[in-house]
Amino acid sequence: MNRLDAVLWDVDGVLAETERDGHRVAFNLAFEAAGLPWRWDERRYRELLGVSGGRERLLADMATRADAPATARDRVGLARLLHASKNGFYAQRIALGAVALRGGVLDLMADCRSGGVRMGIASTTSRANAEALLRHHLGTAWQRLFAVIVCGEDVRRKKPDPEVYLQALRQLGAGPLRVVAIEDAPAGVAAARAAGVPVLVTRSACVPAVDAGDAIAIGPGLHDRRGWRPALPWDGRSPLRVCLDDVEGWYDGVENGAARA
Ligand code: XBP
Repeated sequence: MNRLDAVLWDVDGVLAETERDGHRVAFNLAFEAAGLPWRWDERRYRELLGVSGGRERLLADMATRADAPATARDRVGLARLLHASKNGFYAQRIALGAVALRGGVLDLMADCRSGGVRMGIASTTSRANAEALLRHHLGTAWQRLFAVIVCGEDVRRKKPDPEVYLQALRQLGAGPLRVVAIEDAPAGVAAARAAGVPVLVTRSACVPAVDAGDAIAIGPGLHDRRGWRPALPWDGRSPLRVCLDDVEGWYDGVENGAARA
């Protein structure tokens, strides 16, 4: 089996359930701290996740509220304030240990390192938020683990625009590369696909279902070999998690003409 050249990780929803355990709670704390009666319950937040970017999400919500500032300029100012406050609460939650990495993530990262497969971050979250999560879980030298790190500030257009992936590919180097993205949400899958990057989908708690036809494989998470399409073998004894060999098997299956998930 040929090795992959790189694995590109999305952050929110893939590395951790950040939307459920971090961002939504932090947005509500920011509303409260600003003396606003606004609160996003899980149902509303799920709708709003169709908008990439925390500030953009705040503006999308304000566009539906009678009690939001009247002018666009004031709304932009308020969104900036609330977003900065939200990011502060988000970092606090991470420091408190409220946002765990998803199962199987560290193992697949270890496979990549021992297998000589480069890794990258391809996220349109703010750099400070990616940094808070990764530093907490991977240590102060976390950046050294990644050959490329592309975040929200690095792109003009967020997912589903392919810019984040196109930048990551450019930084990985020239030539046709064997790269797989790991995503959880339709916008991320669309971004990777539009950049020509095959995608593995690990479903997450808050986002709507991804169209399986867009993925080389789709499943419940890297912690569990069961429930994936295409299916993975499991003998009941060997480790239950998804390994780098599995990811490469899915990649080669599609390259060799097998149907997608
Ligand atoms: C996820 C996002 C982000 C987060 C909030 O991007 O859309 O907006 O919900 O983060 P990705 P910010 O899936 O590419 O990681 O507040 O930093 O925007």
